[in-house]
Amino acid sequence: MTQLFNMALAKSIYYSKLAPRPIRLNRFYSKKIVLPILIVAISLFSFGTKASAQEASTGSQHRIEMFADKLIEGEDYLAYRMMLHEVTDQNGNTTDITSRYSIEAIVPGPTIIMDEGDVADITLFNRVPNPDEILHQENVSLHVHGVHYQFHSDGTLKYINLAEDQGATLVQSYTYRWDAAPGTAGTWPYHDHNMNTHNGAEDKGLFGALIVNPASGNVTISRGGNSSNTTLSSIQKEYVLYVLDDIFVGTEIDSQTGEQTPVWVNPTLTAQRGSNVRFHLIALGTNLSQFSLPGYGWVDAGTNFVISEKAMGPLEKHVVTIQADTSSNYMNTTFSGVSQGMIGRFNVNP
Ligand SMILES: [Cu+2]
Repeated sequence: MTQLFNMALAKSIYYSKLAPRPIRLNRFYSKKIVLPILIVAISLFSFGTKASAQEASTGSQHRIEMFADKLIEGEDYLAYRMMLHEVTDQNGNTTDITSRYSIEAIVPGPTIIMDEGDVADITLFNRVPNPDEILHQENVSLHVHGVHYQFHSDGTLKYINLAEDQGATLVQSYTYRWDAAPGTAGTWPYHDHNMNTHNGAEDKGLFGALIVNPASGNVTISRGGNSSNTTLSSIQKEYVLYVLDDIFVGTEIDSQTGEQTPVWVNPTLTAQRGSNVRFHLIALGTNLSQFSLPGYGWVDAGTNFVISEKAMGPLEKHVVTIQADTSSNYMNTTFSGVSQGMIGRFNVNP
């Protein structure tokens, strides 16, 4: 009974803080999305590596608080919501960057951006209001790929790790430490691994992206099929696009201000002509996808090949940095991708 009261109180406080829900959320549902996932692959590919004993941090410390939340009351979809993000640099100066994020629970979840060498402590709160789940002490987590972490930050259930449930219940938060150690630069998925099943409720919307920028501060950019090096600071826009089986769902980030805008399903992306932009594609579905952006070529990461299409299997990722030149469409050109209408505008403004 006390738990019920606490939850009701927490819920009322929490909802009273919410701004009115924007209508564009409805677009997300109007397509009757099912977010299918390859559950086995999630487990097999969940390769967040173990941190070696204790690597000295050379970068900033991030303190993050996130909620796992219902996306809309009455709907059975879930999403992560950013509550707090503070960054403390090596000189001890702390900056609160929470205002860069949407105040809503969003899909994909907040994009967490770190530099190679940074460490993040992320506390997750379970705010999925469902009386049944109180009884079951339903557990929600953050499981990340690509960066280093100790055992306790795996974000899995005792069923999998044989030791403990590593997640937040309605009465207890859980804190994870992610170490963006040297060598972990890249774009990585994070997702729930504990809710409803031992593979988590990723299929309900609990997934997001982690971008670890290289310590060098440099990226390879493609322009007219030629590649060169440029600085990270020259990038104007980041587009995080999760590639599901029947939709793209994404976030647009203004790299200069850091502001993150949820743009939802098959969004129209915008850029200024001549500006540098970066696409972060993460495949989540069960199908093979073929990402295409007609009129553009780019260097396939890790090779010297210039490509104009990229095949992606479930949970593969692909990062494309280009100079925006002409408007185009991004799309999934597989047979099922085309038949599902997986296409969106890339508008380049003069
Ligand atoms: Cu995973």
